[in-house]
Amino acid sequence: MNDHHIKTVLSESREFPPPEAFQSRAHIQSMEAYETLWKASCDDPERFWGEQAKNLLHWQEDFTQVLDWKAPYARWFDGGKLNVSENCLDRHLDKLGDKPAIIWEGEPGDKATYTYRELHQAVCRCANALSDMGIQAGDTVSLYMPMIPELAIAVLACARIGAIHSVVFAGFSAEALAERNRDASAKLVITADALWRRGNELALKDTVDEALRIYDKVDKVLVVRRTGRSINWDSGRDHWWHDTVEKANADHKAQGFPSEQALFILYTSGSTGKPKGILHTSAGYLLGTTLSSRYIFDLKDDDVYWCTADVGWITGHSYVVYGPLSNGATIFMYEGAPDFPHQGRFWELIERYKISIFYTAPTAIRAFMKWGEDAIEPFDLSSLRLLGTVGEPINPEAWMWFRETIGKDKCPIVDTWWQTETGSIMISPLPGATPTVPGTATKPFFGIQPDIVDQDGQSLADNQGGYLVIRKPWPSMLRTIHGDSERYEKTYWSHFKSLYFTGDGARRDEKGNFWIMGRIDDVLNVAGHRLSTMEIESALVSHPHVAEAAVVGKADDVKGQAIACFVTLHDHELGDPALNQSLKDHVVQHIGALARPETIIFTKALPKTRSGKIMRRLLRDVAAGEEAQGDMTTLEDSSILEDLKESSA
Ligand code: 6R9
Repeated sequence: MNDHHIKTVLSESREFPPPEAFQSRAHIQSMEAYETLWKASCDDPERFWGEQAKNLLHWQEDFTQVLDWKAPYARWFDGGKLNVSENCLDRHLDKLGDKPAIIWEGEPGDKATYTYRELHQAVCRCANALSDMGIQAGDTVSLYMPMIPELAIAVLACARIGAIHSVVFAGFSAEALAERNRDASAKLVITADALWRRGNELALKDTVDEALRIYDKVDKVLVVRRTGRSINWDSGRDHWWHDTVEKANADHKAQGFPSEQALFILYTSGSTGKPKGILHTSAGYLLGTTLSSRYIFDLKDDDVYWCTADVGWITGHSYVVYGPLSNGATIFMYEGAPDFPHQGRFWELIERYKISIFYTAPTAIRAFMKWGEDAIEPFDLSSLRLLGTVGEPINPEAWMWFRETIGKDKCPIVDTWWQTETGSIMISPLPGATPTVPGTATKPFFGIQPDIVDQDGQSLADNQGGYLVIRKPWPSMLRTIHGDSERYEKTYWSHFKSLYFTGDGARRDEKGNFWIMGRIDDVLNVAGHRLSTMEIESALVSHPHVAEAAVVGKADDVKGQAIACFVTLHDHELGDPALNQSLKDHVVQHIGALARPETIIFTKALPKTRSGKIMRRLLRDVAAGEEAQGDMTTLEDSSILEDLKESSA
């Protein structure tokens, strides 16, 4: 864990109570109300979750048992049946049929709006088309798509017919897509010809073609025409969205599926080995996202809510699609980059659509800060009433800037801590109740019991840094890692007996606020995206010239962490700038542009312990340009350190 971080956050004393104008309209208006509810929810979690499930969700058949917990395997709401898509659409039609569900703008400025009625029809058509293409409940459909309404439509259509979606972020490479298609046994891939990114077309269909050459057991490809570029066409395999989905019948009765019906697989990086297919199921996940959206974003009928995350990440699943739509909210969706065609693009969109809730990531906030206030000043941001962040610890400077410059000191900020695995937000302020302090995600959400423990699993006193765990199962928790229950047990449940291990370090202060210190394993957090050092190392080592590689994170002003690689070659003489560049491209080719290394340092050897383990802590110091610290007695060959310093100078 990082001592520097602990020291900086400890000195924070600014505290901001909820603004009165916000508080007086909020769902939860005081700490007393929060504490009473939280305590009740934790004293009898099954009663709490059972009541919430009945109040917030529409069931086709009632459940008979709230929780069946055979650690570490949970079943929630057994006996019950519901349809997730019906909960996000059909049940709103009577009252909200004409209310916008999705307001969308593409990067080139094209626009679309879907009311709840229109979205319902589009999802019904897509559901019928998927069934016509042979997709059945329990089959996996892989989605490799731009941020366009069709992505949300496809997600909800899969849910509607009980198919499992596996959304793969459109920045991943063909190999990464193929690996995920293989692991999930995907039957169908839904994609687009291309997407717009900073004025360029990113050729998605070409990448899908390549991915299907690597793993060819995908029967069909469904293609949305987005940019109109010409693409290769395999008439036995490829189908246009406009020829199939848009011509399909718009009547579709939503069948109820058992509570534990698999809803989606989403791949995320672990500290070792291949990406983990995190499996979420239907009713519990929907309950967690519905309840948290309602209280943490304080959703009201007239809100226009914008979560800037891509649906390729968990934040997009839970807080672009499922949570807000299940609450009948209006969501805004944007296809492009924040700095194209100008650095005020987001502020222009907030003004145009009168966005009232804006949920983004610290890395984006740091980029906005860098671009300066001239990009913001021309736009009217007075529609904003609530701000949120997610993805990594937010540094207090960025938090204060967000509050003052974007929120004009009148919007509460919810710093929300959670993970792909947790499905929904676990620790966060309630914006009408919780006093916020820059840098802390503050308090546990209803029904959630986090704790800080030492390596033996003992609870730690206030202000002691330790491991962040969650004590009791919760409805939106992951159920397993797809196809690898052993890894599920080992990763999350083996460190401490019957406690969920998050992989994060944290401390709790004397007021009960949780301060997250970041990952303690070999997972990097680059621009809010989890990447495993191990995956990047494997990509490097697959290059014919590379003998060994070690990858570490390096502090970066904007991205949080940047990727630094130490590489030994079969022939050290080859280590020139051209090879440096081609290794970077090689990593992009294997994993995707989000994993592009910032630095590659060629070295004659890597520092190892006598037992052969790479001493990453030394490499982290070297990458940071600092004198290597700490115990070096286990280092096998101390001259390596001198070499390293020279190579990286
Ligand atoms: C939702 C999401 C999860 C990891 C998590 C932690 C970091 C997320 C945070 C945060 C501090 C916050 N993280 N939110 N750290 N404060 N508000 O990001 O999921 O991609 O699975 O990443 O991100 O380290 O363990 P995921």
